[in-house]
Amino acid sequence: MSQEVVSVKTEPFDGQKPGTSGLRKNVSVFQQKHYTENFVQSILSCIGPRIKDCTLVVGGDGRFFCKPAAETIIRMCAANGVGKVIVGKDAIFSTPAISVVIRKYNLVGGIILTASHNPGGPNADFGIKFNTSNGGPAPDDVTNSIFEFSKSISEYFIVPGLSVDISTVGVQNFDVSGRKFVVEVVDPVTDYVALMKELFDFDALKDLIKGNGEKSGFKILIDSLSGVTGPYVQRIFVDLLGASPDNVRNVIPLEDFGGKHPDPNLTYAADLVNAMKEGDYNLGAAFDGDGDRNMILGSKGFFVNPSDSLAVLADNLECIPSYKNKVTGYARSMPTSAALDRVGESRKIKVYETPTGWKYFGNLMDAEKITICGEESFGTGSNHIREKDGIWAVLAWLSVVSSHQSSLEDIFKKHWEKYGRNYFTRYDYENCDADKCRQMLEEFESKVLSSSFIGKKYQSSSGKTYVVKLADNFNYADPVDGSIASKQGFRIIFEDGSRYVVRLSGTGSSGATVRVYVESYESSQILEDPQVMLGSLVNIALETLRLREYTGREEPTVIT
Ligand code: G16
Repeated sequence: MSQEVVSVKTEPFDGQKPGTSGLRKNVSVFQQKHYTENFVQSILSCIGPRIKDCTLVVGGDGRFFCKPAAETIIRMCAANGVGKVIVGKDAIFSTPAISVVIRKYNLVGGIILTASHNPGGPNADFGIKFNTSNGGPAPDDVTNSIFEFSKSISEYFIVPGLSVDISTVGVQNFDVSGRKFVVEVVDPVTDYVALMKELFDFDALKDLIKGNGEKSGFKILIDSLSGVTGPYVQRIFVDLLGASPDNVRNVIPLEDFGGKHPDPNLTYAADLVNAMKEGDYNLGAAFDGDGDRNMILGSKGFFVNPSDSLAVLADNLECIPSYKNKVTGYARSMPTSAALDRVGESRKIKVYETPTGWKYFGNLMDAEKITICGEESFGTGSNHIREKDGIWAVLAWLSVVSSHQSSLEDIFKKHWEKYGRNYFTRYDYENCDADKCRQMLEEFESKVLSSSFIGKKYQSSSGKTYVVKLADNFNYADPVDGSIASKQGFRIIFEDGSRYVVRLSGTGSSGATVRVYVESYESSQILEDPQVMLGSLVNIALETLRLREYTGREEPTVIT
């Protein structure tokens, strides 16, 4: 029976501007009549003529509202001329796996249903993100057009009667106004696992984990935080690499992530941190809701700072057979510490510095300028896809460990001995009053961007003097297409290379989140707690910002 396309009259909603990575709002916002449909129509319309008979992939991190949103998107794809939608069973797909599928099958793009590390559930957050044909998050020009479209939308198209079953793997054929429309429900894990098997030596990793002859196994503890990575972790680490089912936790995706933040950091993944401290595990890892972020821990909870993780992986890429002799360049986001730069300098490999947001790595990877990249926000990845990839990071770390046959802590000590150490910390002040934060940054801007600020001296409690060398609001010119991203965060850089960076997060769903990133470099091996090393600089940053006065917060919500 042929299904009819219906045009539904609508009016624009304010604020459908995608942030750092898609549109993220409270579920109740997306549940408003026409709200989700408006945004989806804006995405589909911005695909332009290529939409006709194209294939798109749809899926998300399993949070509340993913299933109804996926069904709506399928009905709207059918009405907008899409030929086929590939959808994960039960609308499940990790963000990295969507990127794999787009690239493997040369798709026009994909729609990802996630609010990433933000909490889920009926009273928490939801999100929709569009990825383009390279498999990566839509760049600024695309998200700007989506936003512009959303501001003047007057109708959207849907096939309301299309009854699709996303709970069973298989192909469903439909006739939409005499045109063929196909929905293929797939196992979301298969293509991703196939790519990981191409990239990594699974036999070597299995030997490492299971132990070999006299060597005892390398004990891992993986926590999916009830996010989307559960089925991937189960297949890769338990079924294929032989880890015990006891070594993986929270591997069933839950719509509300068990009521917790699916955010792999020291605060929200505290259960993993404590288990690592108490147990005899060699490596711990956690991922965020949609599986693109990772946190890595060594024995007894040794914390691997994401900036350091990137630097050490970059320095050891030859431990992964598929990357040997194939490294073209490195990249890091601006707030990420300069530990990677030291590796690049020593290996004579160019390091690109981009604004916060994985989308800025896409052009560099497409132009084969970089092989590995990462961010301080627990994102690590390579040119195998165009998203950061949590499970990839763990497999990469296991490959490094397997090749060095030493603990993570020892690998880091050797790295710092050779390169010195970039101490780094990030303070997050979540959900602050947005107007107050704007005022704070206006005052800060007029203070630090005035010429008299250069040369200003600060005294640390230990007697060290910091002299301001440069202060700016970071601008980026994409070396591939020349596009400009301006005002990407204030950088205050001191004469000894120490610095702090201040910006507002682009991923929160309410209020404003202030991020303060602080870094200093020590050339000799000092194994001090970063909080002790950076305490004075943190205070200098907070006092210059007048953060406590403006936000009323004495303490940050999260310290990394
Ligand atoms: C997203 C982006 C990342 C960015 C992070 C934090 O990650 O993909 O590139 O570093 O947000 O952004 P912000 O500091 O603006 O909150 P995810 O994992 O949330 O998609």
